[in-house]
Amino acid sequence: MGVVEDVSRAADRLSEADAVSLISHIDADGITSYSIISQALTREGIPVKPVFVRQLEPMTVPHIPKDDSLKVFTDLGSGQQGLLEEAGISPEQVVILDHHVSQPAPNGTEYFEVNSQLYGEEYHKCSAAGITYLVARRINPENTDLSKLSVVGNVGDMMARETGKLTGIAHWIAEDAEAHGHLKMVQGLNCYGLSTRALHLSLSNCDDPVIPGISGKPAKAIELLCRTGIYDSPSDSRTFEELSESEARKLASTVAEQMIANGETVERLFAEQYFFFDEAEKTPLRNASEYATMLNACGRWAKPAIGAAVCAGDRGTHYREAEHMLRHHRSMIRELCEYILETGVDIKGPIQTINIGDRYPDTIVGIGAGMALSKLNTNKPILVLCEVADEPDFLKASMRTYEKVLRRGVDLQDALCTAAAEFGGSGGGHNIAAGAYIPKGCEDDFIRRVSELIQAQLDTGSADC
Ligand SMILES: [Mn+2]
Repeated sequence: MGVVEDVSRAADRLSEADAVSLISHIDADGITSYSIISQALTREGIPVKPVFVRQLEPMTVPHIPKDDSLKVFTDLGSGQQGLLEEAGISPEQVVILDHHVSQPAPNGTEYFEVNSQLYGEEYHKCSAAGITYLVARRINPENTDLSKLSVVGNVGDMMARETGKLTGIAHWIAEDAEAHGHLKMVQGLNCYGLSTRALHLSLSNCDDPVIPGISGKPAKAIELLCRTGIYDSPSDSRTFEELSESEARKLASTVAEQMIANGETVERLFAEQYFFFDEAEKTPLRNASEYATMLNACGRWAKPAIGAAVCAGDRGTHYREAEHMLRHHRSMIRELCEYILETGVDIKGPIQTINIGDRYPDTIVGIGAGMALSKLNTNKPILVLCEVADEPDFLKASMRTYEKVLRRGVDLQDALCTAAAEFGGSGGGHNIAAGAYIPKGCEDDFIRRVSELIQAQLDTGSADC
């Protein structure tokens, strides 16, 4: 079926339900997807029960309520249809709104899914928060205020990373949000913290792209900003958002010149940024990427409902708790990244790996891996192993890589799923970022196998050129 038919079928099934159990993932995309559907249904007078899971897997399946409610899966479900079948959940009770690789149930049970991977190129870079927004808008055209959350979810799932802006239907949603006065698109620097961090910190923390002479050197960033007159004094601490248009232009051209003078291209230096000027100044809610980090922090520290409360408009108690989670989250990730860099990784053929044991919670290991990779050899995907809280018999493997490595034929999701299945585990994710659970004891063989599979992908990839 086409996307229009699927979206309206989902909207009809949701609005006809007497009660909904909403099973969602705990990252920014999952929390915003939850919030979009939950708010749309609440407005229709339909009760919603939240069930947040960090992954849908055999140990979390029992969390799905065994009642008459319609089970709506957001940001997960497509890849776990076999588990739903095994648990005896009937297709009449299920609607899946997802963007992960779809895997049909082995015994042929057909679950209804709206999945952005099924509708062609325009939909490929659209996360679950995009799909859920289309459904919410179909339920009631007045739900356009939820577009803002959709942009947060898409940005949180890195849908804008490769091209420096959202594309296809995800960009249409951002335009929809702008047309209804919920956001403003600004061409800005491809840096983080544009609403909350002093400009010299945004610049010196930038690692994609690396700005020669500035990245990792806050004092040099201050010098540059003073020299161009953007900072009045070295103690200035204005944010990017506080610059006037002419100051922003001057900054852009100065940094671009610096890149070109060092033989770098400037294509990744700029990115479309999504600001929410209806939120309080100098808070992480002012732009999509900082908002997404706050939600990720809530989810990773087992408080997705706090993030959902913020999405639903809480700016009091829950918001303050979310701020606290964000600070904690940042310092733990920084520590984890330092731990990986100080301990060092093992090179295993085309990949690099480290086992961090139980030092850090498995929920932040993927993010820490990504951050550490930016300071390691970015041509080799990183695989980080860690223990899983409450699951003493399993290890979690998180892999991250860069777009340039994908272009050489690498697909982390494919390699991890294949290898994990061979050792009695399971994997999932995307080509650029993926994870797997494997039984303890097989980790050395597992790493060898992943390395082999990635090498085979590279061999095939180069043969295709
Ligand atoms: Mn997602």
